[in-house]
Amino acid sequence: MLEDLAKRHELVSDLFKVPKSREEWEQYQLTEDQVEFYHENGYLAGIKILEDDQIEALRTELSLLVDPDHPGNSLFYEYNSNESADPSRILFHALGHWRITPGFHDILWSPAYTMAAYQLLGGPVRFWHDQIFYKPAKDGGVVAWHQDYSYWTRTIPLNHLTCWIGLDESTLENGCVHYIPGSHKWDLLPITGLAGDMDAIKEALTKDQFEKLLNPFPVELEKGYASFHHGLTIHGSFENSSPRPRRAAVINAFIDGTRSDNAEPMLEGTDAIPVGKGMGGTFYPLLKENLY
Ligand SMILES: O=C(O)CCC(=O)C(=O)O
Repeated sequence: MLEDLAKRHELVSDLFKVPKSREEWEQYQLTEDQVEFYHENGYLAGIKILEDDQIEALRTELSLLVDPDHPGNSLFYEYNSNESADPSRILFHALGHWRITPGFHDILWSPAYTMAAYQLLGGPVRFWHDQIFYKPAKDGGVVAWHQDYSYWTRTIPLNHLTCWIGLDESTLENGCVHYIPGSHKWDLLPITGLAGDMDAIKEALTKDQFEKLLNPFPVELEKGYASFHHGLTIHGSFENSSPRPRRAAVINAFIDGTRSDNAEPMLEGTDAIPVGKGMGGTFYPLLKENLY
């Protein structure tokens, strides 16, 4: 078995560099307008995270990780590959790859990500978990409308942030993420499923909310660029009807001080965090403690 990179809370490769001075950090800093836009709308799009060589390295790692016989396979928290059974589902959705390959480990400390995350959360950034959403070419799978926090209520209170980073350009044709602007101000909605019926959430919405669902904002991005969203922002994505894959690396985080509300291990194969205790330890590293 491979080394579990979760034990390493620092860079393990040369792919990224952590700035050493305030000046070096400042190049990544969001403007006040961007932070305000996020708080108003529940998302912020168009933040560059990756250079081309970093994208190539991550694509190569991903091409190895999708092999069910990859030697690091037992370290995934979740691994949903669906080569045959149900063509309406996304082919590959996994959690935990930061434990397995150096690039997906080190991307958590990429300065453009940690700086933006610090500003949008309003304080120190603690890692929750990662995700890969890989839609193969001509894949019929959708990611149905949902709020991320509906899956995360075992961690409290809510101050959670998702960063979606494209390893390919994302377009309307290949199933880019769509947001419902302002939906982060709605109540927490029940889980209505991620696969299959795009509109399953409809049953939980008021008439007014449903009308807003009919006018989503599509986030089209160049490869290497990211969008950020709040834990309550409703989002989803349609099928990839293009002849190319649409691959994305997602980082989920919360503000430091977020506590466990669940006595069981939060993710498969991890240590339990007692109820009331701050999230931390091997699986939940602090990614950025101070602004500079
Ligand atoms: O990549 C997608 O299509 C869905 C992403 C998503 O649901 C998320 O980042 O929370």
